[in-house]
Amino acid sequence: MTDEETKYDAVIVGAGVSGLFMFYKLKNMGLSVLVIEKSDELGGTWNWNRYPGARCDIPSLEYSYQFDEELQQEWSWSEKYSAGPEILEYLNHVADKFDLKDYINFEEEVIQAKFNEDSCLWSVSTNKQKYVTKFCIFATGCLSIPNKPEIPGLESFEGELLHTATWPREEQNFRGKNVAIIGTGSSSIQTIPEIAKDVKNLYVFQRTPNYSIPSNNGPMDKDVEAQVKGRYSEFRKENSLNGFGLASLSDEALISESDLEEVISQFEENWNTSGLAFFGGYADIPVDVDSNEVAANFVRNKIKEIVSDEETAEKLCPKYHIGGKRLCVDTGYFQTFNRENVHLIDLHASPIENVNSNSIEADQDYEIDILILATGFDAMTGALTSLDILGRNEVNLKDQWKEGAKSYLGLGVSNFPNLFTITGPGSPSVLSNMMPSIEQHVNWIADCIGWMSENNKSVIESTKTAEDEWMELVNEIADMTIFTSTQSWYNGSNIEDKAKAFLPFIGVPVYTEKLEEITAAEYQGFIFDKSN
Ligand code: N01
Repeated sequence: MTDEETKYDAVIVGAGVSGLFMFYKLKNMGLSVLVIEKSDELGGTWNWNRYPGARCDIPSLEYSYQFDEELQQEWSWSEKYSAGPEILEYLNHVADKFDLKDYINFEEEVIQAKFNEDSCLWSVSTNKQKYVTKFCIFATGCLSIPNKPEIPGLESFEGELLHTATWPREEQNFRGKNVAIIGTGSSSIQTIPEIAKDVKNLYVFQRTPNYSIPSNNGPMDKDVEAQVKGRYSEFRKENSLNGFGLASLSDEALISESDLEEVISQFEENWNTSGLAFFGGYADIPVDVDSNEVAANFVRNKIKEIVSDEETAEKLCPKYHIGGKRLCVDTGYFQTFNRENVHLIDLHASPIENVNSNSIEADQDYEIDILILATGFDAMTGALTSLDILGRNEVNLKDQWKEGAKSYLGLGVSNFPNLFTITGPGSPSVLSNMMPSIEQHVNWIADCIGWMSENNKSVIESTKTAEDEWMELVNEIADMTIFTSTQSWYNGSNIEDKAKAFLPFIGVPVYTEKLEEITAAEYQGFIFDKSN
């Protein structure tokens, strides 16, 4: 077999939520499609992040596919917020139901994708072989490349070293062990209460505290489920009109125009019912710093009420605007710090001096058996810039994005013809319910490929002007909010040497409107069949 014998209409990289649905769509259009997946299992995020406590913080009645009515009706979630294993079970059910598994090349890793300007085809090289394809679709996720920061002495640690984003399949035994965890983002906040139950000591190394809202999780309320299932399409439609694409709280009321006592009483109710949607409790929390401070202060007071040790409570209180870093949702996180075996180490006061073979040196030497890195991801761009993706004139995507990622609609990049990204930079993605945002992009890509075929177009590419203007809009909108006020993975601040640029598009309905307008204008901002 020669290197380039296997030719496809489309190669999809990744078999997570987006790759699976993309494959389903293109397969049903009669295209020849290959899915390449690095792991030996499908599921993306839910396959890799198997740490104890991993759970979706969007209600599962919303964090689920809507493309097939029978699927929506037949599947029942056991809890309001599903745990990782149940979501994996669901994704496997989807793959089985629609006969997707047999067409996925598992345990194969894409290393390079290169556009050939003469043939207008992509060559995709993996660790196993090379494929040729017309369309190259990256379904590689927004949070898939783990951030492994330089920590002095880490390589000399002889105990067990784990990362929440590459958690082993085998159950880990924490009983009676001394465990350290570095990082206090969503992953850590979910896993700490679980791990704390078993360990001898849990040392939490915190650089920046996070705001977290109780999930108020519980068994699925069958009445709510029946009610949603009775009007699923309307329910989804309503959610798509919310700024973050979520149901429930999206109150138009403003804190700045409300009575403060009433606001606090409303917050009490939201705290006890809402989870992530707490942020939408008043419309001005994301945009008005004074109103934001009222919400932030409410959460700080809650932390102080819950955590009995005053000094620990103070260290757990974030000082930045609420929502500046991704809001967390927890099950008993702050309560965990009332356990005698859980210790908080503030890295601002006592930075890590060194990791030794069996200890971490900070304000004192902490002897440990297990070290967990909960240090997050190279978000939004990492999965693309960690590969060699070579477009026109062999320009490498990682070089083109050196000064900051630019994409048109989060779907296409200039110089990279016939390449699509699902929920790429410049789209609502991580600032929305990922499931419907993924479905929106997959549907758009499939429709676009169909339209190209009907209109005898072979090559699509976004223009640099469209891309520049789009990213200006992304930043213009972001600058009207508190999202740009804090160092976070939204703007690349968590990765050394990464260009600082705010990447998600804020506002699902505005994004949808623009996407529809552009599409109706025969894909304005894209060019077709450009001659070389
Ligand atoms: O990662 P993070 P995550 N020394 O980047 C710290 C999604 N998610 O995996 O803030 C010491 O939020 C870092 O400190 P700082 C969700 O969108 C969803 O927890 O940079 N500490 C921070 O505390 C989420 O936002 C679910 O100062 C270091 C932590 O590590 C996103 O994934 C569940 C450090 C990283 O927090 C990422 O969450 C879980 C260093 N050198 C996650 N480097 C759902 O429920 C970094 N840190 C769907």
